[in-house]
Amino acid sequence: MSVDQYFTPENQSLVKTYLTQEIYDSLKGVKTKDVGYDVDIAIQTCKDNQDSGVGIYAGDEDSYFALAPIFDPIIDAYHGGYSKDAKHKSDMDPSHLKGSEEKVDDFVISTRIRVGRNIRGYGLSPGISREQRSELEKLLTNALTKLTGDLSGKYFPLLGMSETDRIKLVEDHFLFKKGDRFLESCGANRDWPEGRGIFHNDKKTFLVWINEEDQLRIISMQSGGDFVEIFDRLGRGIKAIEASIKATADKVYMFNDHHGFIHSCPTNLGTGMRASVHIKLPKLSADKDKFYKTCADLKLQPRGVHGEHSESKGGIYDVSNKHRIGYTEVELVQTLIDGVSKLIALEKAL
Ligand code: ADP
Ligand code: DAR
Ligand code: MG
Repeated sequence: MSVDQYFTPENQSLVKTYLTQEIYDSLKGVKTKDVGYDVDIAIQTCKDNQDSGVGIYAGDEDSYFALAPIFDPIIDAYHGGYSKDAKHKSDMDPSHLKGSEEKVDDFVISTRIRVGRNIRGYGLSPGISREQRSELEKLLTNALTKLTGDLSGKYFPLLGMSETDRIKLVEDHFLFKKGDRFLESCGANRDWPEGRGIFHNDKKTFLVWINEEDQLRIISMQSGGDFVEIFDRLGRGIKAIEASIKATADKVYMFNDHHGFIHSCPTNLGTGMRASVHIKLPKLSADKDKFYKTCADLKLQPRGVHGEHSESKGGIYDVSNKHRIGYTEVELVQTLIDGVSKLIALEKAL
């Protein structure tokens, strides 16, 4: 079968760029050992969405090994260079962060730093079974009940949540929406909303998404631009959840020293960390193409105010680090801090 048949001439995804006929043929008949995933299932999202930027998801931890011939070049290209023998590195020490050279509070409305995590022994969102997803929801929510101090909170399953409550949480940027068409195609939305929900503390500054695009999204967020406080809370939360999952269920995060923390999308491998600000840049963003180019030069990615594939509002953008692997968590947050400082200086100069 010719691989070219799957892509239109307008398709500019990394899958189209790197899935040569030779690689496609070499993967014929290859099934992953956890959920029996294969290359055709992995790129279904790209076949259905010719405007994909990446175009592939993993169904389980083994996907990154069994389907390495297509995942490796995509990981290298997306993260700005990450060779097959590169090793993941980590630094979650908030004291290593240097502050912004510009005063951020006049421009930064809010800051959010998140990581994804998945539990070894379960499929990733595209490949997980209905039974596994429900079992995981019970396991994770039990572990979350053990959190203490400013990390303690309550779990709210989507199943049974009132539409009023759900819409308010989404509009206030705390809760996820149902997966987009890219996630629909890869199977991440199956049985929605069963097994999905949100855990958060009273102040909604520490939140955990269960079974969205990844099994866990661990989030620290608040108004303003106190990067150190937000980063510190996130680090404590990641550690506390890991310890509780180990103690209550004897489970660990999916991790290896090359891919770092395993995620369903290769764009989230390594740290899984996206540090973002909602920032007001009405003058700088007036020329959208120039603004996007400026962000790209700063290794930043602009998004709309309601997340991926959403629109900006009144010159407010969600700006975050693009890369997730090949850098430590401190380096990625520092990239955002330094980039925000530069964007503010450019906005003030107009
Ligand atoms: P992720 O990379 O975490 O999946 P998405 O773009 O899918 O990000 O959606 C993240 C959600 O978090 C959206 O509802 C978005 O509005 C919200 N969000 C992201 N960054 C911020 C921020 N700095 N302040 C407030 N809300 C944010
Ligand atoms: N939209 C898909 C995935 C890009 C990264 N975003 C994620 N993982 N939410 C694409 O291929 O463009
Ligand atoms: Mg998302």
